[in-house]
Amino acid sequence: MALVEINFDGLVGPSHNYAGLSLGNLASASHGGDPSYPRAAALQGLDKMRHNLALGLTQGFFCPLPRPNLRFLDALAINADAAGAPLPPDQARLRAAAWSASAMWTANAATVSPAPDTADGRCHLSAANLVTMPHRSHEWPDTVRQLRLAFSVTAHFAVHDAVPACFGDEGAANHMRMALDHGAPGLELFVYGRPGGRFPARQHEQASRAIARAHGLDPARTLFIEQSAEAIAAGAFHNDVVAVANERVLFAHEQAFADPEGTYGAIRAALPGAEIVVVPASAVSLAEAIKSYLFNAQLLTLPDATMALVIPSEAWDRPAVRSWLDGMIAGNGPIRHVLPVDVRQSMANGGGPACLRLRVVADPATVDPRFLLDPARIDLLAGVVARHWPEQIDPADLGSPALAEAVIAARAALLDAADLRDLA
Ligand code: SUG
Repeated sequence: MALVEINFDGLVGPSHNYAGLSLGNLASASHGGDPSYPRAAALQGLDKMRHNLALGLTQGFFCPLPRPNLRFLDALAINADAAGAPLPPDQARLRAAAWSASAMWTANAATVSPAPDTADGRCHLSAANLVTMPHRSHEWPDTVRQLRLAFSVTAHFAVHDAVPACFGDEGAANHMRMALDHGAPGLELFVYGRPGGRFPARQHEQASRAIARAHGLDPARTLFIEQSAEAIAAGAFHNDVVAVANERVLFAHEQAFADPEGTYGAIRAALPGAEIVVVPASAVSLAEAIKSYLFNAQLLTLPDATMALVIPSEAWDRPAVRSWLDGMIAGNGPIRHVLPVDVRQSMANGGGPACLRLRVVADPATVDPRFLLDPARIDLLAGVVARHWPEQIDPADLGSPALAEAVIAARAALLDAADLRDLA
């Protein structure tokens, strides 16, 4: 079978909560302390998966990671037995970190280089170390375990551990791939930030370069691009908040890159046929782009070869964005459809449709089928969520032994139902 793009969405975990843990992520900061609705959040995510499946696309999923992460609490000498007791604020924050369901944003799980791009003709995946944010820094050992299960056939896949923690890496959120079609050799674009601004630059250039070497990429088809400092300062904590690419199309905000013209020129030189759709700040300001999450969209090639932009409904509801999108559709650019989806629970923590998925170009027959979805399997997962996911969590509940028990039991029920007990 030909290589296709498979979107692996993270199923929102049963401990989904708003603890305000991500400095530089404006949504996370502004919702910190709010009650969360894990069941609704996971069902919204499953509806998005169902929606994309109904478009005729190949859809997969990843399971939530074990939470609370007792290993992490133990390593920080925070007594998990006293988990329900009041803690000083710094320790309470670390306890919240151990409970975070942030692995739902699988765009940060790994960087993926499909087989046509790599020296050994295998699809390479490097787990992201996510070291900049304590609550995400402990994801990767469990992520790599799950990746090694889903992509276990070593004739087709190579799964790498995260790069050393001296260089922050946030995975596919700072990586884009362009190609004339998914199965053709691609141009891989690694976007990094320079530290020194008011918010952390989470992606280090050296992490990106190490991954490109590990994946055996051809330097002539690899670009390292600096993200604009003003985008990071405005709240674009990942490149995928201001840019998204699919096949020959790059859709980006005018202020996404430090050197926009140089970046576009380098892309056109390396990939003749590239089409670059730039949204000017005069139509959608950087602040509006970040607030609306217009660019945190899934740019997808549909079975009829047209392209669709799956955006968060928040973006559709904002007049400046709507009017720009209406103009784009009325013109004859490469993006022909705009499809809003409701992922509001994830959005309130800074995670739009693009954050919730990891793209892997591969032959689905080479992937462990337990990670692939059809409507019946989505219904199965939705049933488990409806029965076991907590309805509501207040940040003050984090640490409660009864909630811990419920969250652990919910994940165990999922692994049972999905026949994925290997991840227990
Ligand atoms: O890393 N939010 C995530 C959002 C990740 C979005 N992913 C992409 N852009 N690809 C983050 O900042 C919030 C957690 C909290 O505040 O409780 C959080 O981790």
